[in-house]
This record gives sequence, structure tokens and C-alpha cells, in this order.
Amino acid sequence: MKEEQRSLLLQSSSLFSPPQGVKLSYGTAGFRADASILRSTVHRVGMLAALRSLKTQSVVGLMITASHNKVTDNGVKIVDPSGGMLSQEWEPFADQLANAQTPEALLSLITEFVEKERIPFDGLQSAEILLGRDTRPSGESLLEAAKQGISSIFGAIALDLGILTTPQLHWMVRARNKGKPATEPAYFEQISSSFRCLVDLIPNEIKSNKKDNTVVVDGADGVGGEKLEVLKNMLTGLVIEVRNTGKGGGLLNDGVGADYVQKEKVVPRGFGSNDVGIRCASLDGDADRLVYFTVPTNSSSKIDLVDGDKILSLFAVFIKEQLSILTKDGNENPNNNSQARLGVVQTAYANGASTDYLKNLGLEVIFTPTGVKHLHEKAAQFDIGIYFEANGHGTILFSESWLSWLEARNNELSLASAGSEQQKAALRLLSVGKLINQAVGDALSCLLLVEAILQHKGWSIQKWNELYQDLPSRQLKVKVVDRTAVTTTNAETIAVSPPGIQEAIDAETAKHLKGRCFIRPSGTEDVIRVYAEASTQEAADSLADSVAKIVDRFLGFGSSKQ
Ligand code: NG1
Ligand code: ZN
Repeated sequence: MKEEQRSLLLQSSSLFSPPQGVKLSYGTAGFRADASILRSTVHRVGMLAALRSLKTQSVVGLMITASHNKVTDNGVKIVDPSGGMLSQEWEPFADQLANAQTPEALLSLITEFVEKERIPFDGLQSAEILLGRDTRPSGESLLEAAKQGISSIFGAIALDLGILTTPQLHWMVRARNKGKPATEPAYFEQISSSFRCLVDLIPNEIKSNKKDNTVVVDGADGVGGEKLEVLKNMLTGLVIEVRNTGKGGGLLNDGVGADYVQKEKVVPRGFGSNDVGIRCASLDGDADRLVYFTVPTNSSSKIDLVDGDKILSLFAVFIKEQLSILTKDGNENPNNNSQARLGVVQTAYANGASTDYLKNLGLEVIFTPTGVKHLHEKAAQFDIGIYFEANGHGTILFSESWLSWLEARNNELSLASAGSEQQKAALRLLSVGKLINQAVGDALSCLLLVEAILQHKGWSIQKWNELYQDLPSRQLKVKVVDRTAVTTTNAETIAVSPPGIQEAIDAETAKHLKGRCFIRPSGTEDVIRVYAEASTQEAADSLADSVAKIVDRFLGFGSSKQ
């Protein structure tokens, strides 16, 4: 490393002191903490992003957000050149960087890493980092810290894209590396025009009796509401009313948003008895999660939740239906050459009724540990892979090779049988591939796909919700002395340690009809999570309660269950 580069790194990092007595970890969603202690971390992640760009010789992204967390928190994460999450191999280095106590320690870590990874670091190569942030007040000064970190690496430049949803930044990084326009207008144009195509392809008999074309969206007082206000004006055939846009003085994620609605199962701020029966949706603070809900009666604040599992099921039904139209030849026989491998990926938190439903549809269902990067990786192994977490984060991935096949098939059909049912199915699937964000789960694009499918099928939200009935479930958190004492296997459904705990959980679960229960250490909070399902709410509650007591007995302080 050149002397000028060494002194620039030392000088720049001496302006940012790391927090004392706090150990930060990159985790599944990047670094997250109270915004007041994050300046040094974000500065260092700026350096890390520049190194990642040098190593990959591609554009990377840096997003400043703490998603559904409270407004005083913030966070930072890197978007890899593919548009996905930072490669897991770099996470330990991210942790070391963030926790280095002095500029000298930081410099020696970077020097060592640059050599080990053979990163071109001679000042001759250029690096480019796209920057985005959500609407948090702390975002602006943290963004400045990121810029300073980036500019302490020779050859690295930052491009500030301003306030964006997390999925928009992922989309733009992916587009940029494919040589496509990577601007917000390009993003809006792609998702609105593919939505229009899907609406144009709705069968006439359904189009003629359409009625229910309004959806009311809770924007969590964050960036998603603001962006949806722009997007909604580009759509035809759908009316979107946005509440909690962040403009009315409401506090981000405070009694609003997808996380609140999914966990509390009550109406968010700004919704109430006037909304009985209406189709409503909630985004989270950075618009990568989406759930739907209805207010069933005006006498209580309870909602009927339509969660990520049901969004997944709706998408699966539609894709499967279009595939089966596409693969039938004129004699209605399936044409095996064009069979796509369609798969679904869930975590153990998916409601058991959704898994049964998907399996009964004849779909291959795979389970991974919690965390979007695991789901995404598995879904990418199919021709068409659909993944969702129950909390509303998910998307549909199409393989490049299957999309090329589909393009070619569509061209053939447009010559041989333009306007046929088969060709319409091909066009619909191509439009889904353009509408849905291939980089990461995206609440805005998922919202438009849900709306297009409901219109296509002529379904109300109530009809959609009746696809299957959720099994009663309960989630609890237990504070323990050391949550790392619990290790798991089999997509987190079996606890391997401490010894004997799984047997105790099994014995409890066996007492309940349709009982299912597992425990795992949270990746984002210092707790053990307990999840239980059973045939009645009382049984699910009692199973979760007994297992929480088991956790407390094996690992706890005595009686500290929350
Ligand atoms: P942890 O705290 O590891 O359970 C939570 C969510 C994940 C994911 C991450 C990242 C649940 C049960 N867990 O992880 O699905 O969204 O946060 O934000 O919802
Ligand atoms: Zn989020």
C-alpha cells in the first residue's frame, strides 16, 4: 500500500471514534444500533464498500436504514454487485473493521485483508458506490460519514442517490452492473409498465365486472409511502390511497407499518372503523416488507391479517396456473420440454397450514434458516423460485436461462398463434419477471403484483384469505443468560444443544393436537424465540408457555420470561 494511502486512511479514521463498550455485529441485516453511536461504523462501512467494489471491479451499494426499528435507531448495509446482500464471506471482516479500537488497528486490518483477498489497491483501479438512505433524521449525517469513508480509498467515488427504499437501491445496483439505466424514473417505469401489461391481459369476462380496484396503504410514515405517492400516478386500473406518508407529522414505525401490524394484529394508526371490509396493506419503514389486512368489524381494533405466507400462496397459484396454460399444446397435453422447475422456499416460521396448502398444490417446498439471504440462495436454484418470510419479505426469482427460453417461446407463439391463451400466459410470466424485484423482496413491486393477480382472478381480499385457514400460533421471547448456548439443525427446527432440551420440547409438543414447536436464538435481539402452533389458540398458547418455561429452566435466570 502506498504511503499516501496509508496516511489518508489514518487521518480520515482519526476523525471518527468507535463506540466504547459496545460490540457491533454485521448480522443478517447489516449493523443496527442507536443512531448516535453509528458514525464511526458507517464511515468504516464506506471503506468496506469501496474495497468490495475494487475486489469485484463492479458497482456496489451502501444503504443507510434500520428498516422497521424505531426512528432513533439507524443502520448500514452493503449491496453486492448482483443486487443481493453482501457475500457472507466478508461478514467477519465487516465485524472486525467496525470493532477496531484505534486508527492504527484499523489500518493493519485493512492492510492484511487487502493482501489476503488480493484486492487491487494501487490507486489505478476505480471503485463506485451508490448511496441511499431512508427518511430517518440521522440519515443525512451518517451519509456524510459514509462518503468520507469512501473518499479515504484512492480511486473510489460515491454517487449519492438520496432518499430511496432499500429495494430500489438493490434494484439500481443490479441494473447498473447489467449496463441498464439505474435511476428512480427507470425503476418506476419498469414496474408500472409491467403492471399495465398484466392488467391488459386480464380475461375479458373478468375485466367487465371489475369493481374492487381500490387499496388503502399504510406507508409506516417512511420512505415507502413517499415513493408510492409518485408511483400511484403512473398506474391505470388501480386506485391507491396512501396513509401515513410521513408528511402528516406521524413518527416512523410508531404504531404503524408491516412489522407492527403483523406482530400486534391490530389496526395501525390512521385506520379504524370506517375501513371495515376494505382491502388494506402495510409497508415497513424501508419498504421491503408487505402485509395485507382487513378490519372485520367496527367494534374492535383487531384485524384479519393476510401475511407473507398468503402472499406467497397467491403468487404460487398464479404462476402455476400460467405455467400450466403455457405448457399445454393444442391437444391440452402437457408439453414436457417446457416444464419449468417451480419451487417454494419458507422458514420454520411459515404457518403450517400454508405449507400443507402449497404441498397439496403439488409444489416442492424447501425450508431454510431464518434470514433473507438463506431463502434467496435456495430460491435461485429453481427455474422459478418463490420465497417469503411470514413477516412479508419475499420475492420471485426467475433463472436467466428459463427467462431466455420464455422469451424465445413467446416469439415463436407470437408468430404461430398470436393472441392465443398460450401466448398470453407467456406474456404474463414475462411481465411478472419485470414487475417483481429480482434483487430482493420489494413491498412496492409485490403490492402491484398482488393487485394485478387479485384483479386477474376477480378475487376480493376475503376470497384470497380463504385459500387456507392459518393454524393458531404463538411466538414468545425468553431472556436467557447466554443465547448462543442454543444451537440448532434442520432449518432451525431441532435444538442440538443444550443436551436434553429437544427431548423436553418433543414431550410437550406431543401433548397437543397438530402441535409444532421450535426454539432458536434471535439474530437481531438478545433473546431465545419460541414458536408454537396447535389446533386451537389455547393449545398454541399453552404449548408456547410450557416450552418457554423449559427454556428458562435450561438456560434462564429463573423466571424472566417476557
Ligand atoms: P431474528 O431476530 O433472527 O428472528 C428477525 C426476523 C427475520 C428477519 C430478521 C431481519 C422473525 C421471526 N425474525 O430475525 O425474519 O426479518 O429479523 O430483519 O420474524
Ligand atoms: Zn425492512
